[in-house]
Amino acid sequence: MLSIVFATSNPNKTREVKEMLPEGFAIKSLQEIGCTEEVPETSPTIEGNAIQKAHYVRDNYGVDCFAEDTGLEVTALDGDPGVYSARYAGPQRDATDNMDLLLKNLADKSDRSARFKTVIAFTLNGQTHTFTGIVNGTIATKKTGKDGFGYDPIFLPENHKISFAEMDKKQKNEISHRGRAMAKFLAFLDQLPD
Ligand code: ITT
Repeated sequence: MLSIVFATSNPNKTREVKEMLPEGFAIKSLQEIGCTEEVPETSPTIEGNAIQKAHYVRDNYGVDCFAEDTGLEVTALDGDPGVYSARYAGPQRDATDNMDLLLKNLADKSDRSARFKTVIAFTLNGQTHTFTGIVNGTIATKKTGKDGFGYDPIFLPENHKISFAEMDKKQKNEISHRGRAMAKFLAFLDQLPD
């Protein structure tokens, strides 16, 4: 069994990643390695934040690990909320507040196109590897659905008429930003020598 530390404090991310793991892979949490403080994420880019989180854990706890950073990039808002997706409406990091602010800021825009982007950073033997997953879509005019998390109730992935929050977990994972980044990461792990 290959057990890898996933450097996240977001239980929704952990749940989705666990759902995507094939047999033979397991996730170790930050708590299990004694990391209970907030891991810094101060980079101006999604990729930079993913790398910063993975390096923080590797350098302070002496274990290889992977971290991911995700952002929702909205075309008409010049890519916002992007790297600030978690704190878009303020430090309370509240999903409903974030969605309400985004819907308000898009109210007078005709272009509602957007994309979710996930970058996974994986440290291994002194090197760092990154894997990116993107899903294009549009921002709905109101929230629909109860599943998922974060911005899922207002994101309509392309070629679908329902939001991520209306999909079952398998359907979201198959086409999501995180699912696509994870597929690349798992393919990389697969070709490593034993
Ligand atoms: P970490 O500990 O991994 O950093 P976080 O919650 O701080 O967890 P991010 O910095 O990557 O995560 O913030 C991304 C925000 O974007 C997150 O708080 C959610 O609100 C949102 N988000 C991430 N993945 C999402 C998904 O699959 N669907 C909808 N919203 C998502």
